[in-house]
Amino acid sequence: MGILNITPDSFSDGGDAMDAAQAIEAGQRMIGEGADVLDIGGESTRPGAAPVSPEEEQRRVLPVVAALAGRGVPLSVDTRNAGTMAAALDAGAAIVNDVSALSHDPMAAPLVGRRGCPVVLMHMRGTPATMMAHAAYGDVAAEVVAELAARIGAAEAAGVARSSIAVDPGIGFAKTAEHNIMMLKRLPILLGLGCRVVVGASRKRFIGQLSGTGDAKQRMPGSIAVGLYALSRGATILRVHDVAATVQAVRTWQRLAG
Ligand code: HH2
Repeated sequence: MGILNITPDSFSDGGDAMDAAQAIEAGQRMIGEGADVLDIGGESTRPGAAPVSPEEEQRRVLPVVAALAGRGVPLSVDTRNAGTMAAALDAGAAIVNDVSALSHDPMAAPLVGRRGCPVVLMHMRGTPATMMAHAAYGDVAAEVVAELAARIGAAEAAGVARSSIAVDPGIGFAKTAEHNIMMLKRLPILLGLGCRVVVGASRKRFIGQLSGTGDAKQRMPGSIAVGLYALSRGATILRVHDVAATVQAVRTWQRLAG
């Protein structure tokens, strides 16, 4: 899953693809590099990020979704807002990716239930502005599983089929570096939820902390190391910035490990 952020303030690529034409070009490049899905977002969710209005989010995302729809890969829309989900699905997106696991907007779960589209439920506590104050766990992996199970239950109650749900442990969301490491080591317990597992570690701060790499754009090698580790622990979808390098690493690893 290639990341396409149309934001001025994303933590690692903010501003890189701000203009719709540049974003469309970047999306086409990722398709050529072997991305299986493009994840298009218009709101940064980095720690402490300010929220963006749904109108501004749609202004950023919709032209890019419309231009990249029908180019051979499904598009997901990375949003917490039901209005943006609906508009993006109408414009050609096929998947909803919600960092709040459909909890931010009360209209989101019924919308996804009605549309019958696949959805990624990511684990977080609080909001991007407050989440790091909630990074306290007795057993991070067990608590993440329990909280995701509750979100799966809420989605199912709104008409979403379990077979349409993927789960994501939310690397860096209400989690310290130690929590991220423990979560990845114990990733297999997520598989018991009966959903595909998505992992998004690309260029995140904990890779900088593990490797001593301050500049987020220099964290591709560490991101690939985490991605291959996550695949070995049961993940099947990696959300990444560096598509070509990740595809090469995954193809090579799959021949050896498969
Ligand atoms: N991480 C980010 C955003 N959306 N969605 C899923 N499913 N999993 C993730 O780990 C995830 C996500 C944050 O990363 P990024 O989009 O690169 O930055 P920003 O939120 O600053 O735009």
